[in-house]
Amino acid sequence: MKKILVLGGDGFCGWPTSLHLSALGHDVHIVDNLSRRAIDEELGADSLTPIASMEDRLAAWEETGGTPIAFTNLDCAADYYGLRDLIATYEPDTIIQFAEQRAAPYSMRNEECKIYTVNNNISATHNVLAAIADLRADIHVVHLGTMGVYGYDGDGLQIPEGYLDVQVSADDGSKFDRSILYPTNPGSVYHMTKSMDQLMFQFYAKNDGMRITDLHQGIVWGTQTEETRRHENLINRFDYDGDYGTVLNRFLMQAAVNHPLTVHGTGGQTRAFIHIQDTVQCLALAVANPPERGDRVKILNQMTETHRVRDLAYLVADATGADVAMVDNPRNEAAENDLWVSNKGFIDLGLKPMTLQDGLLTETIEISQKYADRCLMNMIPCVSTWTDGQKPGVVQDVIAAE
Ligand code: NAD
Ligand code: USQ
Repeated sequence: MKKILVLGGDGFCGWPTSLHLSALGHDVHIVDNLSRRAIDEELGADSLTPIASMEDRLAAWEETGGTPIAFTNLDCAADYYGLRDLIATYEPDTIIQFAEQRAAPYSMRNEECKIYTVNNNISATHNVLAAIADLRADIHVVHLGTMGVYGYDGDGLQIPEGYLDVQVSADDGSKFDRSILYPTNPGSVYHMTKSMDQLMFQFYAKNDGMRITDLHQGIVWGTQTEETRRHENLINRFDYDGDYGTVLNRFLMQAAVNHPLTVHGTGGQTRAFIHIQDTVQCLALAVANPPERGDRVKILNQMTETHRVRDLAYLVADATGADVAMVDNPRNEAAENDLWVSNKGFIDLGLKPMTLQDGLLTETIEISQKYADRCLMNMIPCVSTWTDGQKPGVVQDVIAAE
């Protein structure tokens, strides 16, 4: 049993992870400033699923036989001493850092959102590292990074897990071997903060011997896990709005409300995916397998499959009869790319990946249908554009499904 502080434990990934770790017998303490709920209010958006208050969530967990989970409402970016005191008092073995602003479109919305995303994400993560160093504590930090730090060059090279072994030629022809962080190529201000996080980890692992695992996660889809299914007040959030909704979940709910599936550009973008049930399994594996003190940062690619956006649209259209719409791409990204990723680290640790073929699409379609009447249709368009000249992703032409 470990004592685990889960920062950002009210969020889409943090909540089911907290429940899963608690179910495994760990002592879990959630920290969250509920900023994600506040951003929903600011945008006029809401989770498709009706999420309960943190108090009601925790009461439902105990009601279903779960071990009590503690909760502290604290801003990890703004309240350094509050965070440091909590770490000093609770004495966790592991801190999982989910507490960052995670939507690329929100981070590109306007200058305030860019500044908020950088200040929030960098300060929250650095505050964790500074506090552990100051307390001289031996705490394993598990951070949620993103596949997006690698960029989408699509030239056929398999994306390794964080590091690239290279040989550098000097002017006199002599050769030097180096193992370097894979050169980052972020596609949004949000992804840029994850690239910056990597340098902070590299420094604290070297300087303070801190044990750090950085999980480069793909796009998470689905909503429920084994534990969140136990009670209606444990239900996980389901984002579908133009800023926070991610592509596959958006397609699944769009089909449920008879909205054409919004493919950006040609839909040739290939991305990495993982179901939320596998996310929680991966977090449990990462917690159980920390690096040794003095090791370099342990980087694992947390994804189970890759798909092209238009293929996903046609898969959902075939399953539901939905129409597909090619809309102007509001982002500045490659129109077409291939993606080949190593996820050997988690497979070697015992992950048995679930895939889209495992019947999970049906569950997410059913949840979308169940809560379709909660959908705010005006929140579906992706209105945040990457540069001034771009048009928002509003549906113009619809291609009827075959
Ligand atoms: P989320 O927005 O649902 O959850 C993040 C939680 O952190 C929210 O509850 C929010 O209130 C909290 N938070 C943010 N800033 C905070 C602060 N300063 N202090 C305290 N709490 C704060 O996001 P998510 O989808 O659960 O993502 C969690 C992490 O996983 C993020 O770091 C994200 O970048 C990463 N990730 C997510 C995905 C995905 O598809 N959802 C994919 C790859 C990586
Ligand atoms: N897209 C569409 N139609 C839509 C929405 C998105 O075609 O209606 C396209 C986008 O243009 C993009 C792709 O789908 O090419 C993925 O977009 P997304 O919103 O699903 O994912 P992204 O912005 O990359 O961000 C999400 C999470 C983020 C995480 C990242 C993992 O919000 O927290 O870090 O996935 S990854 O993509 O691997 O970097």
